[in-house]
Amino acid sequence: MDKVLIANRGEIALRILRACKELGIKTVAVHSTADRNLKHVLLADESICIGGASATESYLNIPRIIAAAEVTNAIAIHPGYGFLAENAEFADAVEKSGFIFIGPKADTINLMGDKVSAINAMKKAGVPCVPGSDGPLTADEERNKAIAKRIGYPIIVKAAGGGGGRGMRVVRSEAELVKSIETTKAEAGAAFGNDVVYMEKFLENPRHVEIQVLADGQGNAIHLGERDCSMQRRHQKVVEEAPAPGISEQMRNKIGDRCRKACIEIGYRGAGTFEFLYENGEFYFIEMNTRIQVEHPVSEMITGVDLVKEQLRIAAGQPLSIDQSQIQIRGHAIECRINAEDPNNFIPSPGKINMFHSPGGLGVRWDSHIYAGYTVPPYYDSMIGKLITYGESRDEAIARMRHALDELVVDGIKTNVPLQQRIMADENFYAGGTNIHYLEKKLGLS
Ligand code: MV4
Repeated sequence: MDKVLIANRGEIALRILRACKELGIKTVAVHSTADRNLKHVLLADESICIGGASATESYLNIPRIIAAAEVTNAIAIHPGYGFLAENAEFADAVEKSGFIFIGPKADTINLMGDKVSAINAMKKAGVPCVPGSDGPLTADEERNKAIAKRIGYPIIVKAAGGGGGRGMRVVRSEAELVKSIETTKAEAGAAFGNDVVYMEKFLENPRHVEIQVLADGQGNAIHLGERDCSMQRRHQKVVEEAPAPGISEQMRNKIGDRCRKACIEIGYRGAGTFEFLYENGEFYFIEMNTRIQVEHPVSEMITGVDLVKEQLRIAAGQPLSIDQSQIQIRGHAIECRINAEDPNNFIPSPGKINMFHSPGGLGVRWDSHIYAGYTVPPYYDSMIGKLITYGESRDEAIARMRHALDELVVDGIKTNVPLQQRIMADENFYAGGTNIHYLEKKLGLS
């Protein structure tokens, strides 16, 4: 695999470029008219402008991306995260055009994109799921009431085509049930073109804990432990860490092994993440992500495995270079997402960065494409970098994060660094194990 086209932008495009350079793979950057000065565009072997600033004209433009791969003779396409990363039509178009899609098969993306089929597949493979309807709800009101009664209120109605917090509604009593199903169904049909809905027990105060996996599609799969991503606001993760506080090695091995075996059973290929809700010592599968994720660095730090390099090796047809016995969890890693936004009201703050100074030192990693003089465009996600610290203990990782945040200087635009400093000084964060509602409550938003 001698040339990879990077179908993304920002920090992840740079992360992929670095992995390619390390493996001696040539790189093609594709970019919008607003992204001519992105760091990875300037560092790539070849760069091609594929369209206008809006993502629909460029990073979501399938024919343009494939045309760019054709004219540059790329072998494979890495989708990164967001944009087309979990678009089965894109994966299919890439393969039908004779290129390698760096990710799972289009069929697997479809299987996981439909939350009902994803849950069925995982249940069959022995992954613990939330008690639920075990399939789509029908128009039979009495049947729906019986299902809810069996599960026990509160329940949550979710759209099969949703995910990531879109298309769901909590129902606390039978009186609201019929209406809530109807409304969720109508909203889902309009939003996703798929009005299938299903039901689950609503967990009131869970943590979001996810398992990282790698599989080669040749019968081998490994898990790389878990990440805790509970520190979030409006379904946007703010801080992630690995391992998750309070998860014993025995629990990790048990749930990790279920995920590993599920990967083998469904013929999974590439990097993937099993998302769980974790409450009262139990894991409940909710969704699977079929891409590399923003927070992948914390798993890299505690395992020493370069996940993006592994993605490239798997896509080249190589079997996994490591087996489960070679994976050791060591130390603790924390990631703070750094966004160009007002720390008080979360309004995006694009613009020119005047002065920039990156933090450093032992156990400090800065994954970012920004530089002094770079202008953050207003058209895309506001994340401008990820600050990751590692320590032998969680305390050491936190101490390093506190100082690294103090060292970081991004002048000219507003950033959420002050918010991250508040979180790193928070006594409940320090204690570990806060749930998915903690940050919004702390901020007085719920
Ligand atoms: C849930 C839940 C409680 N019970 N499912 C939101 C995002 C999507 N991935 C699933 N989500 C949830 N599903 C049951 N049965 C609570 C949430 C949820 C949530 C989950 C993970 C991270 C943040 C969240 C914020 C609000 C609600």
